[in-house]
Amino acid sequence: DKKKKVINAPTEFLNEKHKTYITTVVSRLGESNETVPVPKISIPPMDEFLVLKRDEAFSLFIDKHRALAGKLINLFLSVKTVGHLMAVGVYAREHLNPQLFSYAFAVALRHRPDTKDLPIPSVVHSFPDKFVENRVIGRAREEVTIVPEENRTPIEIPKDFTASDLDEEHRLHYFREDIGVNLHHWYWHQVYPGRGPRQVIDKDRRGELFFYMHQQIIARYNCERLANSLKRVARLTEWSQPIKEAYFPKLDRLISKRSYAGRVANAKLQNLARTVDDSFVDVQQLEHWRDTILDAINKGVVVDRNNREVPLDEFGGIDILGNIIEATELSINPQLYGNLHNQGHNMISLIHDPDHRHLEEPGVMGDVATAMRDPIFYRWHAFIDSILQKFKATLPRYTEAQLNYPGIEVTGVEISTENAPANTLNTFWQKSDVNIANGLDFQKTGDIFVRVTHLQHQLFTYQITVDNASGRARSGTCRIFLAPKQDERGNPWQFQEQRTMFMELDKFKVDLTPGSNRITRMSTQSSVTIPFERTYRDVAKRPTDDAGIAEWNFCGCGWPQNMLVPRGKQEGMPMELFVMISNYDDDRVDVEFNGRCDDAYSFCGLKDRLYPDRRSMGYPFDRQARDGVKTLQEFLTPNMRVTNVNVKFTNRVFMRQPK
Ligand code: CUO
Repeated sequence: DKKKKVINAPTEFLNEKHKTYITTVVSRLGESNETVPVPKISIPPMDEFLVLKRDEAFSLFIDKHRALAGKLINLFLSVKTVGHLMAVGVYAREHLNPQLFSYAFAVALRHRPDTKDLPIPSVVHSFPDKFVENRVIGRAREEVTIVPEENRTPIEIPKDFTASDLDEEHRLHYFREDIGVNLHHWYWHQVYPGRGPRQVIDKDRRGELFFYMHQQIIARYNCERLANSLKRVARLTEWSQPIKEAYFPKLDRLISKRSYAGRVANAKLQNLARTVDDSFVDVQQLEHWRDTILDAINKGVVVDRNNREVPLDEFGGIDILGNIIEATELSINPQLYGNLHNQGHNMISLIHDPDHRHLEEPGVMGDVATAMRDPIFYRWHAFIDSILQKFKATLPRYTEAQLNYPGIEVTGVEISTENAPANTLNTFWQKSDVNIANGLDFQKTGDIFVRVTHLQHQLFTYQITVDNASGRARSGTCRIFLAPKQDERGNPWQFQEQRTMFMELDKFKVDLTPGSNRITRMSTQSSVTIPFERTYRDVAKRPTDDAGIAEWNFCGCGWPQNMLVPRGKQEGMPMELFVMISNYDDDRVDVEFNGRCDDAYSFCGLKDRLYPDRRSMGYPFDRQARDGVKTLQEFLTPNMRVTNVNVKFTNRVFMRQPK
C-alpha cells in the first residue's frame, strides 16, 4: 500500500526515518538514487499554486507571491501527520514552483510542532545560484560531469567579480556579497514571514525586530563605508531623481536560466504595471503611504481597521510601526498605511522592466536571498530607518536615573587578542569552501566545492571588571557595542549621530558578587552571531554521534561570525567599545534558554519564545539623549564605560582563522 517516490538520498543524522527523509524533500534537486516510501494519500488540491509557473521568479515582495506562499504554508501546516506531510511535500516539490515550494515548506517545517526541530538544509546548498557567481556555477556543472569526485579541487570564486574599482561602491563588495550576510537575511525573513497563518507571523515584537535588525545592518554598513573612505549611506528619498548607483549581480537563476537583471546608473523609479504578477503601484502611491505614516508619527496615533485610534506608546509604538511599514499582515490598517517597504523593493527590483514589456524578471532587490548585494538596498533601508527614527525621536529620553544601576560600576574594559597589543582587533581575508552539489541539477554529482574569500578576524576576549558596592549579590545585563570614533571628516561625533552608529557585539546576563567581579567573554559567544561552521560547513557532513547532534543547532538566522568585527583600516581605525551593565530587574523576561537557536537572539529572537530582553531594542542607544548631553562621555553613567579600540586590517588571505 506504499507508493514509491524518488527523492534525494537521505542523510543519516536522525534516527526516525520520516524525519530523516523529510528534510531531504526541502532540497531542490540533487542525487536521486534513493527510493523513499511515502504513504499513499489523496493530495489536497494545489491548482491555485500553479499560477506561478515552475520557471518564474518567486519574490516575497510581490503581493501575489506572498499570498500564494501564505496559503501554501497553511496547507502544509494543516496536513495531519509527518508521513502525510512528506507525501504532500514530495508532490508539491515536483509540481510547484521550486522557490515557492522550498520557502513555504521550510517555514511550515519550522512551525509544525512535530517538525520544528528538524535540520533544514542550508539554502546555499539548495539554491547556490542565489549566492555564487554564474560562471563558477557553470564551471561546477562542467566539473561534475567530467572530473571524478576524488580528483576535484574547489572552484575559486574571484574575490571580487561584480565590478571594478572604477565604481567606488564596489569597495563594499565584501560586505554586500558575503555569503553569510545574505544567508542571515534570507533566514531572518523565513523566521519572520510577513504573511501566513497567525501562528507563523504573530511573533513577540516582530515589528520592532524588523526595525532593529535592519537598523543594525545600516549601522554596520556605515561603519564599513567609513573604513573605505566613503560617506554614510544616503537615504533614497528623491524618488523622481535618477539613482546613481548601478549594480550588475552576475547571478543566473538555475531553473529559469534567466539572470537577475542588472541596473544601469541613473535609472529612475517607474510606476509598476505588471499583469504577470499583479503588481500595480505608482510612485505617487508610495509617496502617499510615506506621508500618511509620517502624519501618524507626528500625531503619535495610528488608526486601526475599525477606525479606532491606537496611541504609539513608548514600548509598543515601534512594533506597530514596524509592521505597518514593512508591511506585514499584522499591519494595524493595511488599507490606510499601505505597503511601503515591500513595494519599494518591488519597484526597485523591476526598474528595468516596469510594465513587463521585455518579459524580464526582478533584479536582486526582489529576493531576500540576494537583496543585500545591491548598494540600493542600503539606501532604501536607510530611508525606511529614518522614518522609524523620526518616531524614536518623539519618545521620552532616558533619564540618568533610568540608565544608572546604583552601586554597580564598570571599572575596566579591555579587549585581549593573542600576540597583539591590548584593545586591538585584527581583521584579514580568509578562504572557505562551500559544497554546492545539492543545488546542481544532476542526477548524481558527488561533492563539488566552491572556494570563497571573506572577511575574518582574529578571535578575542572581553575582560570586564565590575565593582558591586551594593553589599549583596546582583544581576545585570552586559551590553557591548562598538562604533567608529570619528565621523567622515575625522571629527569626533556628536552623541546624537554616533548613537545610530553603534553596532551591537554582544549581550548576556551577568551575576555579580559583592565587591570586585571579573567577567571574561569570548568573541565567539556573541549574541548576534551564529557559529562560523553553520555558514560554511557542509550540511551533509554533519556529526552522527549524539553529542555532535546536540551541538549542531539547526537555525540559520544570525549574523555570520566572520563578520562580527568591521574591517577597519590598514593603518588602524579608531573605534569606541561601549560596555554597560543594566539592572536585570528591569531587563528580565521569564524565558528559558534551551539551546535551540539560542545563539543569535539579539537579531533573531529565540525560536518559539519571547524576546529575551524587556528593554527597547537597541537600548540604551535607541533614543535621543537627555538634555545637556552632547557627547558619548557626557552620556555615561557609572555602570557604563568606554574604551578606545584600534581595528587593524591586514590585506592578506589566510586559509584558517589564526588563534
Ligand atoms: Cu529585509 Cu527590506 O527587509 O529586506
